[in-house]
Amino acid sequence: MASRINRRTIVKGVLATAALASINPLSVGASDTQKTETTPSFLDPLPAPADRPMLDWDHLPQWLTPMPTFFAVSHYGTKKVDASHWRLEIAGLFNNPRSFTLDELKQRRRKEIIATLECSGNGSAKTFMGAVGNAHWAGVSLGSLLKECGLTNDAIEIVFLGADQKTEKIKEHDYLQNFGRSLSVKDAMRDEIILAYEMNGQPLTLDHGFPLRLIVPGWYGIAWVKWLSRIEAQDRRFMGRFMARDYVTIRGEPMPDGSVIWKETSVTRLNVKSIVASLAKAPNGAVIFGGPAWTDGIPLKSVELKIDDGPWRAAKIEAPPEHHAKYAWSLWNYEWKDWTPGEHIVVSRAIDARGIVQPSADEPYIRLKKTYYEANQQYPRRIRL
Ligand SMILES: Nc1nc2c(c(=O)[nH]1)N[C@H]1C(S)=C(S)[C@@H](COP(=O)(O)O)O[C@H]1N2
Ligand SMILES: [Mo]
Repeated sequence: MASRINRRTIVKGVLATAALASINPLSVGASDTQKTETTPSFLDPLPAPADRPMLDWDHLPQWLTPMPTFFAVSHYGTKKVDASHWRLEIAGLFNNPRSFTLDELKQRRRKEIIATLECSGNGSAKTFMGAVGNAHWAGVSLGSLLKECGLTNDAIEIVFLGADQKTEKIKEHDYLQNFGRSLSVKDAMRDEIILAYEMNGQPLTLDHGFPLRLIVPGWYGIAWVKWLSRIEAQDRRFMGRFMARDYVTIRGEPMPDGSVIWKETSVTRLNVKSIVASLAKAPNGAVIFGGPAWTDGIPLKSVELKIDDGPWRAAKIEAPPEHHAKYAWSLWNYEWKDWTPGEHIVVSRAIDARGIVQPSADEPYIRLKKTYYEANQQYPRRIRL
Protein backbone atom coordinates (compact mmCIF):
# COMPACT_ATOMS: atom_id res chain seq x y z
CA MET A 1 0.00 0.00 0.00
CA ALA A 2 2.71 2.44 1.06
CA SER A 3 4.71 1.71 -2.07
CA ARG A 4 1.65 2.41 -4.26
CA ILE A 5 1.18 5.80 -2.68
CA ASN A 6 4.85 6.55 -3.15
CA ARG A 7 4.78 5.56 -6.79
CA ARG A 8 1.69 7.70 -7.41
CA THR A 9 3.37 10.66 -5.72
CA ILE A 10 6.44 10.19 -7.90
CA VAL A 11 4.35 9.95 -11.08
CA LYS A 12 2.39 13.05 -10.11
CA GLY A 13 5.73 14.79 -9.67
CA VAL A 14 6.87 13.70 -13.12
CA LEU A 15 3.64 14.99 -14.66
CA ALA A 16 3.87 18.27 -12.80
CA THR A 17 7.41 18.78 -14.07
CA ALA A 18 6.30 17.88 -17.58
CA ALA A 19 3.46 20.37 -17.42
CA LEU A 20 5.74 23.09 -16.13
CA ALA A 21 8.14 22.49 -18.97
CA SER A 22 5.16 22.57 -21.42
CA ILE A 23 6.01 19.23 -22.90
CA ASN A 24 3.68 16.38 -23.68
CA PRO A 25 3.58 14.31 -20.48
CA LEU A 26 3.26 11.10 -22.50
CA SER A 27 6.60 11.73 -24.15
CA VAL A 28 8.37 11.80 -20.82
CA GLY A 29 9.07 8.12 -21.35
CA ALA A 30 7.19 6.67 -18.41
CA SER A 31 7.40 2.91 -17.99
CA ASP A 32 4.28 0.77 -18.43
CA THR A 33 3.58 0.68 -14.71
CA GLN A 34 3.82 4.43 -14.55
CA LYS A 35 1.40 4.75 -17.48
CA THR A 36 -1.11 2.59 -15.63
CA GLU A 37 -0.74 4.82 -12.62
CA THR A 38 -1.40 7.94 -14.67
CA THR A 39 -4.64 6.64 -16.20
CA PRO A 40 -7.13 9.46 -15.67
CA SER A 41 -9.91 8.43 -13.33
CA PHE A 42 -13.19 9.52 -11.80
CA LEU A 43 -13.02 10.16 -8.05
CA ASP A 44 -16.82 9.76 -7.86
CA PRO A 45 -17.42 6.48 -9.73
CA LEU A 46 -21.03 5.62 -10.58
CA PRO A 47 -20.85 1.84 -10.89
CA ALA A 48 -23.90 -0.19 -11.82
CA PRO A 49 -25.42 -1.87 -8.74
CA ALA A 50 -24.66 -5.57 -8.47
CA ASP A 51 -28.27 -6.65 -7.88
CA ARG A 52 -29.99 -5.19 -10.95
CA PRO A 53 -29.17 -4.38 -14.56
CA MET A 54 -28.27 -0.75 -15.09
CA LEU A 55 -26.02 1.31 -17.26
CA ASP A 56 -22.46 1.46 -15.94
CA TRP A 57 -21.36 5.07 -16.38
CA ASP A 58 -17.74 4.27 -15.78
CA HIS A 59 -17.47 2.71 -19.20
CA LEU A 60 -18.15 4.64 -22.37
CA PRO A 61 -21.79 3.91 -23.16
CA GLN A 62 -22.28 2.29 -26.53
CA TRP A 63 -24.74 4.06 -28.80
CA LEU A 64 -27.10 1.06 -28.62
CA THR A 65 -27.29 -0.18 -25.04
CA PRO A 66 -26.52 -3.91 -24.71
CA MET A 67 -29.34 -5.88 -23.06
CA PRO A 68 -27.39 -6.96 -19.93
CA THR A 69 -26.89 -3.30 -18.94
CA PHE A 70 -30.40 -2.11 -19.86
CA PHE A 71 -32.27 -1.13 -16.68
CA ALA A 72 -35.78 -2.38 -15.86
CA VAL A 73 -38.43 -0.78 -13.65
CA SER A 74 -41.59 -2.73 -12.80
CA HIS A 75 -43.90 -1.36 -10.12
CA TYR A 76 -46.06 -4.47 -9.75
CA GLY A 77 -43.27 -6.99 -10.34
CA THR A 78 -42.40 -8.81 -13.57
CA LYS A 79 -45.53 -10.16 -15.25
CA LYS A 80 -45.26 -13.53 -17.00
CA VAL A 81 -47.65 -13.41 -19.93
CA ASP A 82 -48.59 -16.61 -21.77
CA ALA A 83 -48.43 -15.44 -25.39
CA SER A 84 -50.67 -18.26 -26.66
CA HIS A 85 -53.63 -16.97 -24.66
CA TRP A 86 -52.72 -13.30 -24.79
CA ARG A 87 -54.79 -10.85 -26.87
CA LEU A 88 -54.51 -7.13 -27.33
CA GLU A 89 -58.03 -5.88 -26.62
CA ILE A 90 -59.08 -2.62 -28.31
CA ALA A 91 -62.25 -1.22 -26.78
CA GLY A 92 -64.24 1.91 -26.01
CA LEU A 93 -65.03 4.70 -28.48
CA PHE A 94 -64.28 2.78 -31.69
CA ASN A 95 -66.65 1.90 -34.53
CA ASN A 96 -64.94 -1.49 -34.97
CA PRO A 97 -63.46 -2.53 -31.63
CA ARG A 98 -61.63 -5.87 -31.81
CA SER A 99 -58.78 -7.91 -30.40
CA PHE A 100 -55.49 -9.03 -31.95
CA THR A 101 -53.26 -12.04 -31.40
CA LEU A 102 -49.49 -11.55 -31.41
CA ASP A 103 -49.26 -13.24 -34.82
CA GLU A 104 -51.90 -10.93 -36.27
CA LEU A 105 -49.88 -7.94 -35.08
CA LYS A 106 -46.65 -9.38 -36.47
CA GLN A 107 -48.28 -9.86 -39.88
CA ARG A 108 -48.95 -6.14 -40.11
CA ARG A 109 -46.47 -3.64 -41.55
CA ARG A 110 -43.35 -3.63 -39.40
CA LYS A 111 -42.18 -0.30 -38.03
CA GLU A 112 -38.84 0.37 -36.40
CA ILE A 113 -37.41 3.20 -34.36
CA ILE A 114 -34.29 3.83 -32.31
CA ALA A 115 -35.23 5.68 -29.16
CA THR A 116 -33.76 6.47 -25.76
CA LEU A 117 -35.73 5.23 -22.74
CA GLU A 118 -35.13 7.04 -19.47
CA CYS A 119 -36.89 6.46 -16.15
CA SER A 120 -37.97 9.81 -14.75
CA GLY A 121 -36.37 8.86 -11.43
CA ASN A 122 -32.99 8.57 -13.15
CA GLY A 123 -30.43 10.96 -11.67
CA SER A 124 -32.38 11.52 -8.46
CA ALA A 125 -29.89 9.57 -6.33
CA LYS A 126 -26.27 8.50 -6.66
CA THR A 127 -27.41 4.88 -6.66
CA PHE A 128 -29.96 5.48 -9.43
CA MET A 129 -27.94 7.04 -12.23
CA GLY A 130 -28.04 4.33 -14.89
CA ALA A 131 -31.78 4.05 -15.50
CA VAL A 132 -31.45 5.11 -19.12
CA GLY A 133 -30.60 3.29 -22.35
CA ASN A 134 -30.90 3.54 -26.10
CA ALA A 135 -32.51 0.69 -28.02
CA HIS A 136 -33.77 -0.38 -31.42
CA TRP A 137 -37.51 -1.11 -31.20
CA ALA A 138 -39.69 -2.92 -33.76
CA GLY A 139 -43.44 -3.38 -33.89
CA VAL A 140 -46.56 -1.88 -35.42
CA SER A 141 -47.86 1.66 -35.75
CA LEU A 142 -50.30 2.59 -32.99
CA GLY A 143 -52.02 5.27 -35.11
CA SER A 144 -52.81 2.91 -37.98
CA LEU A 145 -54.32 0.38 -35.55
CA LEU A 146 -56.50 3.06 -33.91
CA LYS A 147 -57.68 4.26 -37.33
CA GLU A 148 -58.42 0.75 -38.52
CA CYS A 149 -60.57 0.14 -35.45
CA GLY A 150 -62.52 3.30 -36.26
CA LEU A 151 -61.55 5.67 -33.46
CA THR A 152 -64.52 8.03 -33.06
CA ASN A 153 -64.42 11.82 -32.86
CA ASP A 154 -65.80 11.71 -29.31
CA ALA A 155 -62.56 10.21 -27.96
CA ILE A 156 -60.13 12.60 -26.28
CA GLU A 157 -57.88 10.08 -24.60
CA ILE A 158 -56.38 6.63 -25.18
CA VAL A 159 -55.74 4.51 -22.08
CA PHE A 160 -53.10 1.76 -22.08
CA LEU A 161 -53.40 -1.02 -19.52
CA GLY A 162 -50.69 -3.56 -18.70
CA ALA A 163 -51.46 -7.14 -17.65
CA ASP A 164 -49.61 -6.52 -14.37
CA GLN A 165 -51.91 -5.89 -11.41
CA LYS A 166 -51.88 -4.87 -7.77
CA THR A 167 -54.44 -3.88 -5.17
CA GLU A 168 -54.23 -0.13 -4.57
CA LYS A 169 -55.89 1.91 -1.85
CA ILE A 170 -57.92 4.69 -3.45
CA LYS A 171 -59.88 7.03 -1.17
CA GLU A 172 -59.67 4.50 1.69
CA HIS A 173 -60.87 1.45 -0.25
CA ASP A 174 -58.97 -1.36 -1.96
CA TYR A 175 -59.27 -1.88 -5.71
CA LEU A 176 -57.45 -4.29 -8.00
CA GLN A 177 -55.65 -2.12 -10.55
CA ASN A 178 -53.82 -2.79 -13.80
CA PHE A 179 -50.76 -0.63 -14.41
CA GLY A 180 -52.14 2.16 -16.60
CA ARG A 181 -51.20 5.35 -18.37
CA SER A 182 -52.91 7.45 -21.01
CA LEU A 183 -52.08 9.68 -23.96
CA SER A 184 -54.24 12.37 -25.51
CA VAL A 185 -55.61 11.33 -28.92
CA LYS A 186 -53.27 13.90 -30.51
CA ASP A 187 -50.21 12.40 -28.80
CA ALA A 188 -51.33 8.82 -29.49
CA MET A 189 -51.61 9.58 -33.24
CA ARG A 190 -47.96 10.70 -33.47
CA ASP A 191 -46.37 8.84 -36.33
CA GLU A 192 -43.43 7.46 -34.34
CA ILE A 193 -45.47 5.77 -31.60
CA ILE A 194 -45.37 2.01 -31.94
CA LEU A 195 -46.50 -1.11 -30.15
CA ALA A 196 -43.22 -3.01 -29.97
CA TYR A 197 -42.68 -6.78 -29.87
CA GLU A 198 -38.90 -6.56 -30.42
CA MET A 199 -36.03 -4.82 -28.63
CA ASN A 200 -32.52 -4.76 -30.11
CA GLY A 201 -33.43 -7.44 -32.66
CA GLN A 202 -34.88 -9.96 -30.17
CA PRO A 203 -38.42 -10.63 -28.95
CA LEU A 204 -39.09 -8.50 -25.85
CA THR A 205 -37.81 -10.17 -22.70
CA LEU A 206 -40.17 -10.73 -19.75
CA ASP A 207 -38.62 -7.79 -17.88
CA HIS A 208 -39.09 -5.39 -20.76
CA GLY A 209 -42.76 -6.22 -21.36
CA PHE A 210 -43.17 -9.43 -23.40
CA PRO A 211 -45.13 -9.84 -25.59
CA LEU A 212 -46.00 -6.19 -26.38
CA ARG A 213 -45.23 -2.73 -25.05
CA LEU A 214 -45.90 0.87 -25.92
CA ILE A 215 -43.00 2.98 -27.22
CA VAL A 216 -43.41 6.73 -26.68
CA PRO A 217 -40.25 8.30 -28.16
CA GLY A 218 -39.33 11.56 -26.43
CA TRP A 219 -41.27 10.76 -23.23
CA TYR A 220 -40.09 9.34 -19.90
CA GLY A 221 -40.32 5.58 -19.38
CA ILE A 222 -43.46 5.74 -17.24
CA ALA A 223 -45.48 6.26 -20.45
CA TRP A 224 -43.99 3.18 -22.14
CA VAL A 225 -46.56 0.65 -20.83
CA LYS A 226 -45.23 -2.94 -20.71
CA TRP A 227 -47.21 -6.22 -20.97
CA LEU A 228 -49.80 -4.20 -22.86
CA SER A 229 -53.16 -6.00 -22.83
CA ARG A 230 -55.89 -3.41 -23.35
CA ILE A 231 -56.28 -0.12 -25.19
CA GLU A 232 -59.36 1.99 -24.49
CA ALA A 233 -60.57 5.17 -26.15
CA GLN A 234 -62.64 7.42 -23.90
CA ASP A 235 -64.18 10.89 -23.74
CA ARG A 236 -62.74 11.85 -20.35
CA ARG A 237 -59.37 12.12 -18.63
CA PHE A 238 -57.79 9.02 -17.13
CA MET A 239 -56.65 9.69 -13.53
CA GLY A 240 -54.95 6.45 -12.45
CA ARG A 241 -52.11 6.34 -9.94
CA PHE A 242 -49.24 6.64 -12.44
CA MET A 243 -50.94 9.44 -14.35
CA ALA A 244 -52.35 11.68 -11.65
CA ARG A 245 -51.11 10.72 -8.18
CA ASP A 246 -47.67 9.16 -8.58
CA TYR A 247 -45.21 10.33 -11.26
CA VAL A 248 -46.41 13.86 -10.63
CA THR A 249 -43.87 16.68 -10.44
CA ILE A 250 -44.42 19.63 -8.13
CA ARG A 251 -42.48 22.62 -9.36
CA GLY A 252 -42.48 26.30 -8.45
CA GLU A 253 -42.55 28.94 -11.17
CA PRO A 254 -41.08 32.26 -10.05
CA MET A 255 -43.28 35.25 -10.99
CA PRO A 256 -41.91 38.72 -11.79
CA ASP A 257 -43.37 40.11 -8.52
CA GLY A 258 -41.35 37.62 -6.47
CA SER A 259 -44.22 35.23 -5.75
CA VAL A 260 -44.09 31.58 -6.76
CA ILE A 261 -46.84 29.58 -8.46
CA TRP A 262 -46.63 25.90 -7.47
CA LYS A 263 -47.81 23.58 -10.21
CA GLU A 264 -48.35 19.81 -10.31
CA THR A 265 -47.78 18.20 -13.69
CA SER A 266 -47.88 14.60 -14.87
CA VAL A 267 -44.43 13.28 -15.87
CA THR A 268 -44.41 13.20 -19.68
CA ARG A 269 -41.78 14.74 -21.97
CA LEU A 270 -38.06 14.18 -21.46
CA ASN A 271 -35.98 17.13 -20.24
CA VAL A 272 -32.76 17.96 -22.08
CA LYS A 273 -29.88 16.12 -20.38
CA SER A 274 -26.25 15.02 -20.63
CA ILE A 275 -23.59 13.54 -18.38
CA VAL A 276 -19.81 13.19 -18.44
CA ALA A 277 -19.49 9.42 -18.64
CA SER A 278 -16.03 8.61 -19.88
CA LEU A 279 -12.50 9.77 -19.52
CA ALA A 280 -9.48 8.56 -21.48
CA LYS A 281 -6.11 9.63 -22.73
CA ALA A 282 -5.63 9.90 -26.50
CA PRO A 283 -2.46 8.74 -28.23
CA ASN A 284 -1.62 12.42 -28.80
CA GLY A 285 -1.64 12.97 -25.03
CA ALA A 286 -4.93 14.88 -24.86
CA VAL A 287 -7.55 13.98 -22.28
CA ILE A 288 -10.83 12.96 -23.94
CA PHE A 289 -14.16 13.37 -22.17
CA GLY A 290 -17.25 11.70 -23.56
CA GLY A 291 -20.87 10.93 -22.84
CA PRO A 292 -24.41 10.91 -24.17
CA ALA A 293 -26.91 13.77 -24.50
CA TRP A 294 -30.62 13.49 -25.20
CA THR A 295 -33.79 15.56 -25.66
CA ASP A 296 -37.52 15.05 -26.19
CA GLY A 297 -36.90 14.82 -29.93
CA ILE A 298 -35.91 18.43 -30.66
CA PRO A 299 -32.45 18.39 -32.29
CA LEU A 300 -29.47 19.12 -30.05
CA LYS A 301 -27.93 22.50 -30.72
CA SER A 302 -24.78 21.88 -28.71
CA VAL A 303 -23.17 20.11 -25.80
CA GLU A 304 -20.76 22.15 -23.71
CA LEU A 305 -18.19 21.24 -21.12
CA LYS A 306 -16.88 23.26 -18.19
CA ILE A 307 -13.64 22.37 -16.45
CA ASP A 308 -13.15 23.87 -12.98
CA ASP A 309 -13.94 27.60 -13.19
CA GLY A 310 -13.19 27.85 -16.90
CA PRO A 311 -15.53 28.91 -19.70
CA TRP A 312 -18.09 26.61 -21.34
CA ARG A 313 -16.36 24.91 -24.28
CA ALA A 314 -18.18 23.29 -27.22
CA ALA A 315 -17.95 19.49 -27.38
CA LYS A 316 -18.06 17.59 -30.65
CA ILE A 317 -21.35 15.80 -31.27
CA GLU A 318 -20.79 12.53 -33.10
CA ALA A 319 -22.98 11.72 -36.09
CA PRO A 320 -25.48 8.97 -35.23
CA PRO A 321 -24.46 5.59 -36.68
CA GLU A 322 -27.93 5.31 -38.25
CA HIS A 323 -30.43 7.67 -39.83
CA HIS A 324 -33.89 8.43 -38.44
CA ALA A 325 -32.46 8.66 -34.96
CA LYS A 326 -34.02 11.87 -33.74
CA TYR A 327 -35.29 10.20 -30.58
CA ALA A 328 -31.99 8.45 -29.87
CA TRP A 329 -29.31 9.96 -27.68
CA SER A 330 -26.18 11.45 -29.26
CA LEU A 331 -22.68 10.65 -28.14
CA TRP A 332 -20.27 13.59 -27.82
CA ASN A 333 -16.64 14.09 -26.95
CA TYR A 334 -14.29 16.85 -25.96
CA GLU A 335 -10.53 16.84 -26.35
CA TRP A 336 -8.69 18.70 -23.60
CA LYS A 337 -5.21 19.38 -24.98
CA ASP A 338 -3.78 21.78 -22.39
CA TRP A 339 -4.78 19.73 -19.38
CA THR A 340 -2.98 19.99 -16.08
CA PRO A 341 -2.34 17.11 -13.68
CA GLY A 342 -4.27 16.98 -10.44
CA GLU A 343 -7.91 17.03 -9.42
CA HIS A 344 -10.59 18.76 -11.46
CA ILE A 345 -14.37 19.21 -11.60
CA VAL A 346 -15.88 18.56 -15.01
CA VAL A 347 -19.51 19.17 -15.93
CA SER A 348 -21.47 19.03 -19.18
CA ARG A 349 -24.65 20.73 -20.34
CA ALA A 350 -26.79 20.03 -23.39
CA ILE A 351 -28.66 22.76 -25.25
CA ASP A 352 -31.53 22.00 -27.63
CA ALA A 353 -32.48 23.78 -30.87
CA ARG A 354 -35.11 25.86 -29.03
CA GLY A 355 -32.29 27.17 -26.85
CA ILE A 356 -33.39 25.27 -23.74
CA VAL A 357 -30.29 24.72 -21.61
CA GLN A 358 -29.81 21.78 -19.25
CA PRO A 359 -30.01 23.60 -15.89
CA SER A 360 -27.58 23.51 -12.99
CA ALA A 361 -28.84 22.27 -9.61
CA ASP A 362 -29.20 25.79 -8.20
CA GLU A 363 -31.32 27.21 -11.02
CA PRO A 364 -35.06 27.64 -10.23
CA TYR A 365 -36.13 24.89 -12.67
CA ILE A 366 -34.37 22.37 -10.40
CA ARG A 367 -34.21 24.25 -7.08
CA LEU A 368 -37.99 24.78 -7.09
CA LYS A 369 -38.70 21.18 -8.12
CA LYS A 370 -39.75 19.49 -4.88
CA THR A 371 -40.25 15.93 -6.14
CA TYR A 372 -37.40 13.71 -7.33
CA TYR A 373 -38.68 12.87 -10.82
CA GLU A 374 -37.31 14.71 -13.89
CA ALA A 375 -33.84 15.16 -12.38
CA ASN A 376 -32.08 16.60 -15.44
CA GLN A 377 -29.70 18.88 -13.57
CA GLN A 378 -26.07 19.15 -14.67
CA TYR A 379 -23.98 16.53 -12.89
CA PRO A 380 -20.45 17.68 -11.97
CA ARG A 381 -17.89 14.86 -11.88
CA ARG A 382 -14.68 14.82 -9.85
CA ILE A 383 -11.65 13.54 -11.69
CA ARG A 384 -7.95 13.04 -11.19
CA LEU A 385 -5.45 13.35 -14.04
N1 LIG B 1 -47.04 -2.46 -17.28
C1 LIG B 1 -46.03 -1.69 -16.81
N2 LIG B 1 -45.38 -0.88 -17.65
C2 LIG B 1 -44.35 -0.11 -17.22
C3 LIG B 1 -43.97 -0.12 -15.85
C4 LIG B 1 -44.67 -0.99 -14.98
O1 LIG B 1 -44.38 -1.06 -13.78
N3 LIG B 1 -45.69 -1.77 -15.49
N4 LIG B 1 -42.94 0.70 -15.43
C5 LIG B 1 -42.71 1.91 -16.24
C6 LIG B 1 -41.52 2.63 -15.87
S1 LIG B 1 -41.62 3.58 -14.47
C7 LIG B 1 -40.40 2.67 -16.65
S2 LIG B 1 -39.09 3.66 -16.28
C8 LIG B 1 -40.29 1.82 -17.86
C9 LIG B 1 -39.04 0.99 -17.79
O2 LIG B 1 -38.93 0.18 -18.91
P1 LIG B 1 -37.92 -1.05 -18.88
O3 LIG B 1 -38.21 -1.83 -17.64
O4 LIG B 1 -38.11 -1.80 -20.15
O5 LIG B 1 -36.54 -0.44 -18.82
O6 LIG B 1 -41.41 0.97 -18.01
C10 LIG B 1 -42.65 1.58 -17.73
N5 LIG B 1 -43.72 0.69 -18.10
MO1 LIG C 1 -39.79 4.97 -14.34
